[in-house]
Amino acid sequence: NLQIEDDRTGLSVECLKRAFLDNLFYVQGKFPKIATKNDYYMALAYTVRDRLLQRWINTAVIYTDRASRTVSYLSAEFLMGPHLGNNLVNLGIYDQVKQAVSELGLDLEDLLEQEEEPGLGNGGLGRLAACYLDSMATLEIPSLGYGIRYEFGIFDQDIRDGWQVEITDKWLHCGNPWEIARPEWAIYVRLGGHTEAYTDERGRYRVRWIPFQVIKGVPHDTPLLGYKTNTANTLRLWTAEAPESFDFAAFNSGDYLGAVQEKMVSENLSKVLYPNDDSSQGKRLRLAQQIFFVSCSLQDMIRIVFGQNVPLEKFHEKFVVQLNDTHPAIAVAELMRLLIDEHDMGWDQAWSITQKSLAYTNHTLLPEALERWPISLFGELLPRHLEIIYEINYHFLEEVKAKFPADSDRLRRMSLIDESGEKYVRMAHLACVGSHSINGVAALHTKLLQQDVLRDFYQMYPEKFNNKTNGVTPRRFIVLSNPRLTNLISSKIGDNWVKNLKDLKHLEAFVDDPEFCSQWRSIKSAIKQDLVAYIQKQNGITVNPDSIFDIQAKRFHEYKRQHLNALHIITLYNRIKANPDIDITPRTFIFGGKAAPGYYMAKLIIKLINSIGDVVNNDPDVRDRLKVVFLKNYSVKFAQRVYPAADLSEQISMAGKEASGTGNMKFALNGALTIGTLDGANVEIREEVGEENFFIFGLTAPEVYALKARGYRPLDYYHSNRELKAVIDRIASGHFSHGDTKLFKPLLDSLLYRDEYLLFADYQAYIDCQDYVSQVYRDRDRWTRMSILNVARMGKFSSDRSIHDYCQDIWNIQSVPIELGE
Ligand code: 26V
Repeated sequence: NLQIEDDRTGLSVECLKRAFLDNLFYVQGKFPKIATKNDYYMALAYTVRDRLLQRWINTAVIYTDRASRTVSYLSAEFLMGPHLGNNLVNLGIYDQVKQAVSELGLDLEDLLEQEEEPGLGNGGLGRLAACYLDSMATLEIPSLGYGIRYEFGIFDQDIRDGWQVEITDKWLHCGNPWEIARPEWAIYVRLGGHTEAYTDERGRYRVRWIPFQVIKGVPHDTPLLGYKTNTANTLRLWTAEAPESFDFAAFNSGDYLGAVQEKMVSENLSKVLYPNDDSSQGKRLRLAQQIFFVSCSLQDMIRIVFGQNVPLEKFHEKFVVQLNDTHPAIAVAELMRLLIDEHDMGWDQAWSITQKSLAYTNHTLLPEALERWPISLFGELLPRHLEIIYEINYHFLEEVKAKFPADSDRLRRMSLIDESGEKYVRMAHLACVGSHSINGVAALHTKLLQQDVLRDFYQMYPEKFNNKTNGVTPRRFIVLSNPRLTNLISSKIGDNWVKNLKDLKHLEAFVDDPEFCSQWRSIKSAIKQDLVAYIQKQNGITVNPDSIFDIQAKRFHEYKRQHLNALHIITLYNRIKANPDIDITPRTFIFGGKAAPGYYMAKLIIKLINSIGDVVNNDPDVRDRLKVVFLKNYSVKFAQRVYPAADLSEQISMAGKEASGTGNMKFALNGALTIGTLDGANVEIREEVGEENFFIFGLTAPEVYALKARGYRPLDYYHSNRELKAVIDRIASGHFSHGDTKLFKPLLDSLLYRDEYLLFADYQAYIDCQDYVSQVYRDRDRWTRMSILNVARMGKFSSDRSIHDYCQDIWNIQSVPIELGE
């Protein structure tokens, strides 16, 4: 019996082939003889997008008809990674498509490589947002991700003479097949100017805001399909444009260039992602970006509320708005402004709706990363919001006085305005006061927020605080990135674990099966071989595939202590130089990560690592026992290649500084063992996998505080530890810098005289632990067993679990399954 499949929806190999050639012809305007790789990639992307659209539209129709309660995830960053492969996995058509393109003489892996990833984030915070969108779609939770469509995402990193060089990321230069622009749903945002008070027709006090500038926000929508569901949610990113009518005056007076200039100023707003992850340095454009995407998003939600005939008084029943750090915290004042000034609501009702709608996630314990805006800058750009914040502050401080009478120091500490010197708006305080929920991202982090960073707020509103330990999506970070391990696992326990990661525990039954262990080991080995080939090609370095692949991949930051890792490398190097025949377990040290362009010390650490590599990799005494590799331009695409190849995952931040970490989870999920401090989610990973399967070292967070309180003296460690002194002296001698003794002096001085992140205090514990790692690695059966148990016990760290907990404890939201009707 004959079956006809639709060219836009059919999933058979035959149909996919036909649709692919059709798109090549009708969308790309090419035929095979003259098509480039990019043409083929685009044709395939459109073929896959066609198959998403049916699900996307169905989802939208059902959400609209039922006016479903919806999560609105506000984030300045979404680090989505390449879409094509992920959509193939989630549609369940990876193998069919691979076959279809191969029958046309093409290689799927090759086409996947073509995709420029949207790098619209710095690191953990942006990637977490992306994992959460994947899990919300998979769990069939109605949700919208709202953010900025930066024209330039995180910079591309090149390494020249060992130094990081930044290159602009032109991710849109070949077009973006995954998005659909919706100019008909544009929204206008005001900036600058002044306010005027007036009395309305009912005799009420009102405020009018006369802006200096108006910006138009155009939404660009990307469908996000859940894993083997029909739910396709939306990522809605805003681009800034000049409103059409805005330059008329200038145009009519003949000032054409002036009019064009206005347009360029407006478009600047969504031009570039700020590449810092530690401080906002009071940049006007950054604050403008924040109000821009927050205002567009809130106005969009209000339009949706009206469109579904929900009264505005029930805004908080239709939407719950999660603030990803303080970058969107201006939402507190903006929602108040929209409800009061634009929609005539009274203060108390508006405040109740605002608090019930908003929830705040904190992502950092670094004091310098807590956002504050100088009052002068803030009032100039957002005069009305500043008035509203003063009023919120007035009511809030009255509340504090009532709860803690005669405690003026507490009022000063908690105020939304920092008045200790130049005045600032404290965005974390605004977020805490305006939200009904405040959460940290790992148990230890939440505890430290309560005891330290947000202590006063915890005492004021203990019921608002809760923990939501981070998670990662197993779809991208094992099914897509590690098909070999995925297949082995599924051959033993079926494939339910992809949606129920706790099911991985069934692997424990096979840990004594020699056949299974040997398969496990040969898969790791094959993946390492692939990385060896990549390193040979990229870096021209020949790596020993039997060595320990010891990997640290994350943003460069002093608190993350990549330089502690470097001290270990030099320690081993010194041992070899002192005794060239010493028996050392061979290691390959692999680094990946970017430094903020203005963060001098982080860039110097990158230079140090590359300089050590130049010496160690070429010293004949070392032979093939040690290699140091810096893989440039670390990204999501690249991360997917690196995690599966790791034997050892470096998670060595100073305890009390890493809020959670998520790379730690991705490595362990791919069978790497972790060497780490008791920081962030490491604590919980160790708890889950068992202490005997985790390499722990170093000071705990309380020990760090105690040591600092006693008075920490790094020089004492330098003078009393022979190996440590030799390492520092080796760097100082110019051994890694062609005799230049000045190059690394700023780094060495900072360690010897300050050592804010306690590298010297943790040095010996780290070296001892690494020696133990080397010893364990020699017992290959034991290592394999530990690796299997790590994977088997990672179930907790699925982002599905995190999202489930957000739904239960914060969002009060249920799933809405989507049937694929006509
Ligand atoms: C901070 C700032 C500060 C102002 C200037 C612009 C900017 C841009 C990004 C950030 C983000 C820093 C916070 C962050 O990425 N935190 C990381 O969040 C991860 C997800 O929760 C967590 O796993 C990491 O431990 C934490 O460092």
